[in-house]
Amino acid sequence: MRITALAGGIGGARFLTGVRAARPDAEITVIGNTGDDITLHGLRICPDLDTVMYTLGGGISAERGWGREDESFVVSGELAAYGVGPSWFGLGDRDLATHLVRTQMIDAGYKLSDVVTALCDRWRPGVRLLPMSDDRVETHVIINDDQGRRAVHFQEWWLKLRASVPAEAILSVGAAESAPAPGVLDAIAAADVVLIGPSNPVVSIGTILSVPGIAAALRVTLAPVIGISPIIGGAAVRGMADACLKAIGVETTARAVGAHYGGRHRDGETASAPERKGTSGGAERELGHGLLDGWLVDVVDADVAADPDAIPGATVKAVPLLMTDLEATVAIVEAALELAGV
Ligand code: GDP
Ligand code: FO1
Ligand code: CA
Repeated sequence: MRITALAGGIGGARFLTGVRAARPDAEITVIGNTGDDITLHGLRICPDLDTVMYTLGGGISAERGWGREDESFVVSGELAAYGVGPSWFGLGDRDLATHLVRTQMIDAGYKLSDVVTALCDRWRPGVRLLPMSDDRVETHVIINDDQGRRAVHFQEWWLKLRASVPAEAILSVGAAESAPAPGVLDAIAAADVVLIGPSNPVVSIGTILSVPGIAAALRVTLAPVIGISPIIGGAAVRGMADACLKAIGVETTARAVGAHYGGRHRDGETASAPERKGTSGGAERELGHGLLDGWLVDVVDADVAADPDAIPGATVKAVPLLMTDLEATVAIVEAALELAGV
């Protein structure tokens, strides 16, 4: 079976451990978010790709959920002693080696997707990890505080300001001129099922979808597309997704995020995609404007699943969605695959 998943960092990576454990023989392709990428000290840093790679490769810090286990921060401390920041971005010594290899390769002319392949040669994550794009796409946030109205890099807003200053807008800089990385569109088109992980809907999934061609590929793939809500009981499980959703005018509820992604089918219209894979979503219905055939919400949001009009064009199911351990995460993946009918 071919499974393609869209993923951000910590939430996405944890979900992927469940995908891999649920279907160890599947060919799993991960389309990763690169909008969080930042250049510091001349080094190109790709937090979400690294989080997926380290998590699936067994090198992640279990405590932090980002960066390396058994990490030290000697270089960071030395930089701070020179007064060289930023102090709000933790660069571990082990992690630095990854950024050095990546930056050297990029400077030598390799594409980001080649770099990811080379790094995964060491970490063996058991999935094919693809950046959403080889082009530079960066999330920037428009804020207005005592220093005036300005754009800051997403990492500055998220880590330094802890998203405490409201975002007037969240921009995917460079997205309009970017193209999907090699293999991305094929992985969506040739999948047996596409999973939209429980990642941040704005700055992880939204950024991946901002690359021209990716959302369109999701709308027309023959594979069922199933999303997993990162919002449970009106709040993000971890992090400040609330502040991101506010910026795009979407409520922090499983219903609103599902409706934001949208159902793939138009009610009452028939028979344009009889060859679609799986059973869920209905071969008899025509493709609509949204992305989802199915949307998993948590059991505390069972009212969304009980309302047939909650997300027109998608089937909503309520199952426990807390990824408390691997077993619970595998159960979420099984529910997603069952909803997909694969
Ligand atoms: P980031 O790049 O590190 O911020 O990670 P992602 O974008 O991949 O995922 C962040 C999202 O994961 C947050 O919005 C959380 O609500 C969500 N999340 C974290 N843990 C869980 C969980 O156990 N269950 C669900 N459903 N979502 C979770
Ligand atoms: N997250 C933090 O909360 N603080 C950090 O200092 C930090 C450093 C960092 C370094 C490398 C890396 O791969 C990830 C890192 N993260 C850190 C996580 C990451 O930057 C963000 O949590 C996500 O990108 C938010 O979506
Ligand atoms: Ca991220």
